[in-house]
Amino acid sequence: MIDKLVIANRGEIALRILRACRELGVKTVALYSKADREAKYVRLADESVCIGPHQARDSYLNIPAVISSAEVTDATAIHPGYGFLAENADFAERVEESGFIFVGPKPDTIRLMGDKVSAIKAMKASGVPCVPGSDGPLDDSVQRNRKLANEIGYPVIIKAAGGGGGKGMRVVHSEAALLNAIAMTKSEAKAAFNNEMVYMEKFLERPRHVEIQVLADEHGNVIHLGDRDCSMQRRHQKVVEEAPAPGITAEVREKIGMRCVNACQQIGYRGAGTFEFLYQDGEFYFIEMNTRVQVEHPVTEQITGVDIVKEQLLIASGEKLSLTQKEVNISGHSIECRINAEDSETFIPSPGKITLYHSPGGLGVRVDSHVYSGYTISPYYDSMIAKVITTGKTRAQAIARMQGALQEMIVEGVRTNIPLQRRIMADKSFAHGELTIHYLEHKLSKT
Ligand code: MV4
Repeated sequence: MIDKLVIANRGEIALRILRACRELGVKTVALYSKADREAKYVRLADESVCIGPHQARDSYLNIPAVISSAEVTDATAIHPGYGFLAENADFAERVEESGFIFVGPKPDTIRLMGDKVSAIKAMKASGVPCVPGSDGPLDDSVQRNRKLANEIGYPVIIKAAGGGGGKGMRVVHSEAALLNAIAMTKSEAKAAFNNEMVYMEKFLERPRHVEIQVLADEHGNVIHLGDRDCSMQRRHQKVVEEAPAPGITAEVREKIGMRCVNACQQIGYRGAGTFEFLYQDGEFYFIEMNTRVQVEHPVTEQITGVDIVKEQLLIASGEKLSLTQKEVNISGHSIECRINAEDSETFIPSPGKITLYHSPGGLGVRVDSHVYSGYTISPYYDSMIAKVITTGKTRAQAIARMQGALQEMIVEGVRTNIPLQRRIMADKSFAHGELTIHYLEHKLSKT
């Protein structure tokens, strides 16, 4: 097992990783910026290293500083969490070249998935269903691009190979708009990602966002932990996630899950990973793969009993997964509400001091959070301050428990989106489930 781990992140996920280490007897090194001196995870870690000023670029994104901190503390491994350096292939490579274990996939796998064109190509070749599309980058031939769009059928979407998570895409409704859309997406992609490669897909108009969690060790063992529905989003920021995805039968789950497992085996995947799909009219369409632990991993942990971060550490230590696919039992239902320090109506961030904090509790209630009464939320990082996760035998019970938890929760001193989350949990359509990625924005536009 890893002897000492550098946690190259902050906030709730730093605390989450620290807790897994404590259970496994792994020593911890917390990294922090000057803005995070007071953070709880810094005090709880065995050792801590200040890696720079408050700006992320000079601290949590500073590769030499992160690697030096592993050197000076004589650590064995580095866990990147999510965001920051988690999907930076060059970082993973430099971690390994410096003689440390990177808790994640091989650098080449991160690179493969970071380029959406190569990711889709690899998945398609491995039998994962993809969106009908260009099967590669678009070239400069006007004729070929027009023909391709006609074959796919309008509307189509032009996406940047270097994009993902909603950056660098354009929907095209007719041939008249096609060439300009390609040119615009290309020039934006060149400016934003220094990669002007773009590709074309059929635009799905009312999909859900359903993703599959996988775990793969270095001995060829791969399992899936079922699906999550993350359709409740605003401007590509997830607001509520749940597992399992409503309306997906056990048979369908098993079938798409095994496609993902087989793909992992074929590409030699290692670590925790998420296959992102659009789901529409009973069909799955792969769009992207995430090569990190995700914010919403707890809902999967709740319905499978599998500690995903602990499995990441076992895998990184060269050990086998602690369970086989047969031992994965999905039971009950779990929902996560992201609690952000932001105005519930304008979504404007609300940093500042939390003067009073009361965390909800009770059966089936889990709160992953790094904050406490007296904690000051920095304006320099994202505004998520807690994840409230409720679990029940049924979806209705998980919702009822979430309603209770959100009533109990008190955060004073800053504005939060708790009022919005209460509205969502009281929404009749949400209670029914199976909503598309457009539902929340449509609901918000009406009020
Ligand atoms: C799409 C799509 C419809 N059709 N691709 C947005 C983020 C990136 N991960 C992919 N995205 C989309 N790709 C096709 N062919 C609609 C979206 C999309 C979306 C996807 C998942 C979650 C939220 C979304 C919000 C708007 C658009």
